[in-house]
Amino acid sequence: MRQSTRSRIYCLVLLLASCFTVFAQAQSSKKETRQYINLNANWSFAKDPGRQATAGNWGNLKWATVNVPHTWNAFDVMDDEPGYYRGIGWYKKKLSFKPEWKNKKLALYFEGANQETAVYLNGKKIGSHIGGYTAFTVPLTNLKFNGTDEIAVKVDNAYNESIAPLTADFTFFGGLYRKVSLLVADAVHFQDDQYATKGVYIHANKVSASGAEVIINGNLSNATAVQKKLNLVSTLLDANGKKIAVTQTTVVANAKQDLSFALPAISVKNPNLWSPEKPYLYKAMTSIVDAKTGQTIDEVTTNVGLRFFSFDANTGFSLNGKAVKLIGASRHQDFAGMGNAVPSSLQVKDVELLKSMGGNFLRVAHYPQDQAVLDACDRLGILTSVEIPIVNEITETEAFTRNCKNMQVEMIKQNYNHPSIIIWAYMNEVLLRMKFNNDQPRKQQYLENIATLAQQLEDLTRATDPTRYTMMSNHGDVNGYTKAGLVKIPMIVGWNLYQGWYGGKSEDFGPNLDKIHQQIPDKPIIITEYGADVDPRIHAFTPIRFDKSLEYGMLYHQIYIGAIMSRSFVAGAAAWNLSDFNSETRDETMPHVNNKGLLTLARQPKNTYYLYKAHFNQQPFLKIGDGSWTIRGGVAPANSSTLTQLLQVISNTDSVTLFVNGKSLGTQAVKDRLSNWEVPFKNGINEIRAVAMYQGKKLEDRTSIRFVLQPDVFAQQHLAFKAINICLGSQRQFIDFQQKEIWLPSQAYKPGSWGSIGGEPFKIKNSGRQAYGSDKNIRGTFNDPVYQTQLVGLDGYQLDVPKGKYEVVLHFAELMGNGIQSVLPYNLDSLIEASKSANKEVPEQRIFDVYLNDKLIIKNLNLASTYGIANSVQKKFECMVADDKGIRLTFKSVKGKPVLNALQVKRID
Ligand code: GCB
Repeated sequence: MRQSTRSRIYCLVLLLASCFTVFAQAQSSKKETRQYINLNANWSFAKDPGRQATAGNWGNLKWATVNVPHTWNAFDVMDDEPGYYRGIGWYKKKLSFKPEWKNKKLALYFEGANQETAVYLNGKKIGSHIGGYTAFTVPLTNLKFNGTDEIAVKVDNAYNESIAPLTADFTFFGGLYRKVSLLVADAVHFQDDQYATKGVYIHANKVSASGAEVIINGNLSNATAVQKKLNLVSTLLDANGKKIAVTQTTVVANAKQDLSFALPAISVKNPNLWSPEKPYLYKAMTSIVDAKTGQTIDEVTTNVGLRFFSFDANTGFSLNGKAVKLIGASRHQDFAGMGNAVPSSLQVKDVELLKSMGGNFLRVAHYPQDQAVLDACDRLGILTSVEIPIVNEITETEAFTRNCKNMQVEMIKQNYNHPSIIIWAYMNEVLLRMKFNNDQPRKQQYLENIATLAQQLEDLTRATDPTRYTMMSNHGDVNGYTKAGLVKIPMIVGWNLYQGWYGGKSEDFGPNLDKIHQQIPDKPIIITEYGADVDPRIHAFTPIRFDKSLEYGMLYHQIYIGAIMSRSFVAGAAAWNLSDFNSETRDETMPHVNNKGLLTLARQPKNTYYLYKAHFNQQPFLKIGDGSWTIRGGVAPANSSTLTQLLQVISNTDSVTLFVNGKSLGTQAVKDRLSNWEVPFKNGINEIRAVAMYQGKKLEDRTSIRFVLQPDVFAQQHLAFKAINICLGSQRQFIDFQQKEIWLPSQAYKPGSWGSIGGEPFKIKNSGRQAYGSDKNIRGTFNDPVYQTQLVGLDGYQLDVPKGKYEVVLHFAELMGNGIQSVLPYNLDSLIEASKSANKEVPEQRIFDVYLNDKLIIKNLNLASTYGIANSVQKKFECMVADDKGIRLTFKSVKGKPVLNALQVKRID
């Protein structure tokens, strides 16, 4: 079931993706002088797992037709098999080059391919690129111009110790995953092929409220065989297209010469400053005009934003002379069902979602992203920091250093013109995967090598772009980074802090910030990460750390927001993450997904997103915080036909009035953007309506919540029992959105009612992280949380249901054991000994019988040997209850302790 449901979702997503591709193709560039011709459609693609093929010598590769953006890992990162294809993929395509282009500049422009690429023309290698997150250009010469020219692109995402990232908590999707186009330009043209830019670089200088300078420089190429006298002209237009100023210069370019140029600065009086509130964009049209003919032969259009900013260790960030707290999120680029091959329109939507949340800051993490993202930030007024993917660790080689430096310069040059960018960064938690822990001198050497690389990247960044700040993001080991000399290198230190998630209490976050500021008083600080996993299917009334509930996430973010906003030395903060993202190696409640997003992987807002919106978007806001909790359940108190449960309303108004099933529950003040309601839910659909006033305007929000009210005592007549889904050893509610069902936590049996007899909740041994349950990926199900908790050593389970016919489904998964399941059936005892000595988690040998109303229904169940570790197992039975003893499950040990993970009981007569 898991796989087929999954493929249905994927088909839908693919269909959506292909619509976007068609749309994208319709938009080819209109410019006469230079054209970018979209090459996204109809590539032949084949994986080359044997790494045998060469361009033209394909062997027996199996080809399929694909459009780019394309990744070969969209699906295999979500299956139950650990790992995903990391190897070579070939793309090939025949291109028709028009004969009239014979004297033009032609080049292929790749916006991104992960991570090593080689490009071939008619079987001959014509270019290559290292690094998965920056663009590259491959000039085309020696074409046949007869319709038979064939381009082949070899992309390889295998591990390479010379290329960052080496390891990280995200998936290294392989493929030609950003757009590809053909540049057709005049033989005399702007260019910086080495860095795959258009060759025109613009920045603002000496900006103030009363004036600014616009500085334009760049490179051009004269690929003709004659000397050319060229006028370089740039016209600055305001946002209405009105000409403000023109600057020009004349250059002489010899035959086959590349040269750099600088135009006289343009000065702008009383500029419209760019800011989050008013992201005012001027436009510069920079042209090459043939001095002899007066003809414009190339033109590049660039958005220009005029702003000035600074960071201060005590007062934080200031933009255009005004203190601004940077608030926002980090962003990964993948999307549900698509991997990293995401159409630009969806990427832009992410920035729009951030803006509408009230954010003014995007940490483009952990690597440079699609130009569409930065364009949207320029347009919407989102300040950004962009970084290269040095994550967790480095390789101490010249090749690694060289590749990192190249990436850094490519990143800066390719994104230089975006006014939204204020920070270049280059390392994330580089001391996380410490090497040589058992060899102190070697470890010291490693630390020194990291500091050397950091210093080189710092110097390179400052030299390449002195107009922005530099940053490095560290994990919470403040002393470690300080001792390693890494804190003093960048201009800003980013801290990734997770008090209340990976350890400690959320309340420790604020005091910890104070300590860091005291320890490093002269360094501006940004909180570059903080977050808590929220699996939108999980809810809890007594939320605890690592239960993955939405409710814990709300408490966590509320505390963090308070601490960030009350400290002026904190320049800004970026929640980790804007949306959930793929991290193939993660297990936990939603395997392969990091759930710290404020949005889901398909960009559905969680309540945490709305919490930010209520705090930071200035527009009137009111939202019933049902979040994903539109199916709820619970046990009715004796003789009651309702159950009272907490419902939050999220708002920036002063007070809220709530109506439940047409009846007012009164009006309540809003505190810290929340009002908490004890709502009496009845069985079935509950209509909820919230109303509030904001500056004389009425706001309203509605929702319907389906409530499954379970009788406390089955004999109560007013609530007929129909069906119940129970998770054992758990304290949370779980929603199965596919089946539209709610799973409730279990309870201890009491007469007349239902519950377990005996047993203890499963807990991972020696884990300070999770209070109950396992974090293993459970194979064969989407509903991992149903199987990740269990009662261990239970004697029985009883439901005192009335007479009738019932279906009973028992759900099991062996949670003990560590990766030795495949051999378990054959020689368990010796393996236990072996793993004991290797200090591994030892699977208890467990064999048990299960009886249903005294009848033996499962004999000698040995989950580990029959099904392996962490495999979901269902056993379905029917039973007639003809007396008043209800349903009685009895567990009898043959060896070890019996377990039960979950249980479903349904009346079927
Ligand atoms: C971090 C990392 C980030 C992870 C995040 C997490 O500190 O920088 O890449 O995804 O923590 O969720 O654990």
